[in-house]
Amino acid sequence: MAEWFEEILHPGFRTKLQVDKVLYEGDSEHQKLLLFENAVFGRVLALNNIVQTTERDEFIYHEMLTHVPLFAHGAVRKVLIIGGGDGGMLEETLKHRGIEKVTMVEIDAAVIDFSKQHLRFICNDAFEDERLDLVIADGVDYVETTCERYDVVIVDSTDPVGPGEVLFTERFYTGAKRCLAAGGVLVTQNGVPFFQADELRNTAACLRPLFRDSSCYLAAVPGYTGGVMAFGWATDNVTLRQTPLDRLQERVRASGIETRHYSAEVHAAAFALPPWVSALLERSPQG
Ligand code: AG3
Repeated sequence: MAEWFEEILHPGFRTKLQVDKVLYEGDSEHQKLLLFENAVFGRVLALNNIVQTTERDEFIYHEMLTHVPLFAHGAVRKVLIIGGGDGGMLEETLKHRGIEKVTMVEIDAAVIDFSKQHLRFICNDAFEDERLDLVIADGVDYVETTCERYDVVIVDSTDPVGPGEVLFTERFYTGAKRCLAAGGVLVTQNGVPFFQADELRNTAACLRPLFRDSSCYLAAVPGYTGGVMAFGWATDNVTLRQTPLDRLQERVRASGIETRHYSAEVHAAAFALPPWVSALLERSPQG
């Protein structure tokens, strides 16, 4: 009898993936870790029974949450990654030649050890890079206390249940803004708005008063069931979101970075929002 993994994340809806082989199962101090093999997605990482990343589609998520802010900015030297323990975001970030330092703040040390051992297909040698400053800490505490300032802050969180919940609060976003250098940009993992409309609505309502420009951009990541995923975007540099296509093309070409999903054209198109998504970003009648 085939064994199935069941993700219960959205009310009234469940996703099932066939488990061809369990590669790892265990509990860290913060969460339950599961790595299994599936015919469609390859190796699948689940935390607390929610799919976090998969071998076959991780490039879409990691490329879009890294290269969009970095190529839009154009002169990034320092990046802060909150979460991202699998190292996928770190690996993509380090591909940019101008990067001098990447601070990664992950709450769960066990996830980092696990990634180095089992997720090399995602992180490669990123954890050994000398530009990495790895901090095992609570992301909220870090953004409120660090003296460092970053050109880009990437929030690669879990969903707002369990350890990731605090990363969707006004308090955290205020801290994240505090550690941005002038003209810096904050991007966030914001769930699939078809199922998680309130998550995007809440983030948008928090970001709007804090930044001169806030919005979101979209990409479909098959492992995160439910259509397009939204990535939050916030910066005081109001021109960044409209970085002209020819400038993006030139930056991508000059970087020599090879991508499978990201391109300058995909970047520009990702900010085109269907009206039902734009509506979630707008001020609610209550304010
Ligand atoms: N970040 C988790 C995204 C979870 C989305 N889940 C969902 N809404 N189906 C993953 C970490 C990858 N580096």
